[in-house]
Amino acid sequence: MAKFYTEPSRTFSEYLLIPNLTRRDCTTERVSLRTPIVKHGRGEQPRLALNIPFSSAVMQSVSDDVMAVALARSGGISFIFGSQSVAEQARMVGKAKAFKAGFVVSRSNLTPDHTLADVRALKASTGHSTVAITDDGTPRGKLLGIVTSRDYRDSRDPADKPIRAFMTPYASLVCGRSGISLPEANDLIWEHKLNVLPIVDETQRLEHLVFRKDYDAHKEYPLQLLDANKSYVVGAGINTRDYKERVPALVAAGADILVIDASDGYSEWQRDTIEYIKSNFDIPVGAGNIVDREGFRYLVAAGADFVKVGIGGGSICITREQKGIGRGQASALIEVAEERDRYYEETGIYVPLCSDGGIVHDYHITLALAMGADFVMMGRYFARFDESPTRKLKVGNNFVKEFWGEGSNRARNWQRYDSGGKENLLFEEGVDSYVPYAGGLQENLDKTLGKIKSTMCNCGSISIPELQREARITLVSATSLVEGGAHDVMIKETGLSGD
Ligand code: RVP
Repeated sequence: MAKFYTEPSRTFSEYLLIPNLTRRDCTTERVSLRTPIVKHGRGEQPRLALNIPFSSAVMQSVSDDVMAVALARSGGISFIFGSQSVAEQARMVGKAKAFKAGFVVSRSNLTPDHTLADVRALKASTGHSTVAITDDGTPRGKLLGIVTSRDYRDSRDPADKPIRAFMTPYASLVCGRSGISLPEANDLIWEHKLNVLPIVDETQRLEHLVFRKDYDAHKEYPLQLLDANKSYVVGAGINTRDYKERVPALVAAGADILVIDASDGYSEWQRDTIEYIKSNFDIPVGAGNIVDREGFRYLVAAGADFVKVGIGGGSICITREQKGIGRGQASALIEVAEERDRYYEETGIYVPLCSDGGIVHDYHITLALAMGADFVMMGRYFARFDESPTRKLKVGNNFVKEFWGEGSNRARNWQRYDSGGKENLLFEEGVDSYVPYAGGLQENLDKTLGKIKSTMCNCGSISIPELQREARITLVSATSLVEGGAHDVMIKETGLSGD
């Protein structure tokens, strides 16, 4: 006879946190949201940790190289979507890794034979007043000089004056050498009162420019997540079919961590994929998704570095209604976190959990952490921002962004193009939708993080492990849910007569 779970499975909205004593020293400024993302032994530092417990979903409509840079700059991680060709995904990973905070690839470049008219035209089209002068006019050419607005008189100098006649030549420039760190570059900028510092290699080839004005911007991202080479930390999604081709390319492109992306991860294919990666590469890999203790144990035994929890809770996901599999996200997480803790007791190895999908309100993130997640993965949340890869459209009077599931025909079409029509879909597991446009990532993150920290203080916790240990969580009845929002009042709308 089939096994029955008689307790209904529950989701985040059915729970609330009960405040603990807030000590005087428990302030939002002191809250640390640093959290491990890969397994580690008792007392050991994890090889990779996030500064905020956020990851963006492995989805075409969410995580490309632009999102990866933006989120790593804020302290989280993106897993660049794998539902694209191996070459294109590796290119995105490479691009995000090549983006150096504060180090920019020169975007305005000319040769010494160009003229002042060319400088003016370039400035008018790009808005940049600093032009790198290289032997071939490319951003990676041999650096021969720099032109800024201080090098010419706009009203008096003739338009056909060649650049070689007025540029600041290489011999008069202060330059940094490849490999210089951002603080060192900034020291040179201050010491020599520069506006821009070119970085060149030993053959005088231009690599980057560091601008004085970016120094302050750099300081705005104190939580940015960097690797040992000062590049942003970048993750990538993989599947259980083409991993022998995809993983080597992603590793070569510089990916820091991988995750196997599947709606049901309790499978021998995931075990095979993990085994292949572990025996050929030194890169952490997360696996999932699972919703129970058995799935957790299976993936951990296979060697997963973190485990992703959640089936069917995603905002665009129709797996539950199409296939009848899944579990309420809170119940799944609570059970898996219990098992994770038991595993830790038994082995001394801590396996981080990612709660994936179904975050509707900001407080759901705090609940997920309190229930034992080490970080969350979100699709809808990030899809709303400027940094997501999809179009921003106006629908009626509102701006929206496009957002589609990985199980939708729209996402899966790439495979038809890519693999000659082998992967036609029998049925969809995701929908194609819009989400309300919400602006830039950083401003939205600031608000969400503010709420999480404030709630953590209510719960008397200034770190995620403390919250996981100390939180008191209660189920709420359907009736008390009604009281959760404004109730029994008439909400004021603007534009009412007499307002
Ligand atoms: P949400 O944050 O609620 O938008 O959920 C995002 C998650 O939904 C993803 O990380 C993934 O696990 C799941 N997903 C993505 N596509 C689909 C689908 O088409 N069914 N589901």
